Amino acid sequence: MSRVPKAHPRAESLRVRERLVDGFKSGLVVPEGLTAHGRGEAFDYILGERTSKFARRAIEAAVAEMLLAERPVISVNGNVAALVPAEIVTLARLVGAKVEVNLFHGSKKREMAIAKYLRTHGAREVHGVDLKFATQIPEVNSDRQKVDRRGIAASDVVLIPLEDGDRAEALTKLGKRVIAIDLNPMSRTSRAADIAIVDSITRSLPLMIKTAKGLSQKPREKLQKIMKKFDNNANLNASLRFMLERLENLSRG
Ligand code: PTJ
Repeated sequence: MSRVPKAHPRAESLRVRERLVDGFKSGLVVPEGLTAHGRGEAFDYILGERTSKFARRAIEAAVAEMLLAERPVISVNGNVAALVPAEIVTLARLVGAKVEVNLFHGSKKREMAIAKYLRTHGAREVHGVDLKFATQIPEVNSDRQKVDRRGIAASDVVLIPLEDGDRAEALTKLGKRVIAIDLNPMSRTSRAADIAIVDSITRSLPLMIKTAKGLSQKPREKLQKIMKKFDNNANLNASLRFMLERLENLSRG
């Protein structure tokens, strides 16, 4: 039961914080996850805490890409698990993706807790927790180098929400198509990705689910067309200009 008063003008933002803090207390989220969220909130404030049309375009392209993929995988860290566990499971089912726990601040205990939490939200199989299947990807210096042979290592498309730039770059170098969700359009992750969704994960995941329901009925040619039309650099630059315009308008009062 939420402790946030319903009538509070920033109720939604406070509820999201509450989910993250609960996740921290129950061992899903690291302290650094709380600061990362604060950074995201600052960008979201500039975006007007709404999904821009540029993010919607990226969402459409991302879902098309995942539906066309042969071995798509969704990478889950502590923040992602705490904020959108059920949505991750639903999206994975709709696009036929595997779910893999992959942590920046590696910890066996937290991996297990996240996998269990995803299972209580309906996940049947969670990769990334069984050492028998663990392997490493090159050029990543953090704990994120550990991946599952059946999951990220074998994937052709990886969705990496709230990720660090190192692994995003490493995954693209490995020839994988990378989809990021990151509120910072300037981050190395957003720039390295093939598709970057500049939006809060709490809004973009429900929208991805809705989009997947619609696009899964469409022919492959239509999905290919959506994907080919998308230009990540142009879309990121447009997102930045959108933020600049908002700041300019606000500064005029
Ligand atoms: O659970 P772990 O150990 O894997 O750690 C997770 C964190 C998030 C701590 C780790 O991945 C990390 O340190 O990430 P970074 O490098 O701080 O990057 C997180 C990015 O996500 C930043 O660019 C934030 O602006 C962005 N971000 C934060 N909250 C959200 C977000 N983007 C979308 N939605 C959010 N709610």
